[in-house]
Amino acid sequence: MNKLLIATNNKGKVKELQYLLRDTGIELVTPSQINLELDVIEDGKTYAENATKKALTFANSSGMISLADDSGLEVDALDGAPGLYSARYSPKPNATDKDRRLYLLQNLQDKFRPWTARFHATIAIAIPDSLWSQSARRLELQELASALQIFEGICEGEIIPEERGTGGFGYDPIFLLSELGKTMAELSMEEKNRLSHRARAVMKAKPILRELTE
Ligand code: ITT
Repeated sequence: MNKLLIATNNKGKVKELQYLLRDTGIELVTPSQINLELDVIEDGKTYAENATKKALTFANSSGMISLADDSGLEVDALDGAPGLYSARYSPKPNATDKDRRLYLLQNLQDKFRPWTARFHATIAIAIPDSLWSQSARRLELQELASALQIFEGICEGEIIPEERGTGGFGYDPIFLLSELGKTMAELSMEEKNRLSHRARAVMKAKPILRELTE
């Protein structure tokens, strides 16, 4: 059985992906468990390009099948910003999640509410070159690799001007799920992982992940 490397340096994502994949029976490995420190330059023009680059870099550095997530928050009043640049959205060097939330709210100050928005997650799965050379699995893997390995998930909501809740990470405290009347940060791990963008993308990826790792 092959292991699966969770190809991200974001601790919040690691926790969620571990939770989302806990029922697959796949042995999950984190970069810190194998002392793998990689800083992939995210210069793609789409989430899919960035997710693919991260998954391939981690896969070939570790020799393990790897799952990467590229995600972002798209705010309509800001023409879809911060989007692809969500992790870097602040004029401050070494900005924190809190700095990015404040910067977003600052940019929304003069815009009419509701500030409708959505989280977007793209999952990519990559097979390391070294696995291709194991002839016993080559044909099987080739077949799977030609299948779609990019999975998308979206979660709709609205940005609110004050922070609420302490769960999750990133923009969660200012992202309101309108029907629930709760921010993402007010949800339990179980609740967030039932309806988040990441949960939706991972759900679609599970069948191929099971085949790849069996
Ligand atoms: P990796 O590239 O190592 O996975 P990253 O944090 O740089 O980590 P991204 O480039 O995909 O990841 O940036 C996505 C950013 O979007 C992330 O840093 C958060 O600010 C935000 N984000 C994504 N998913 C989120 C979620 O579920 N809740 C809150 N914010 C989220």
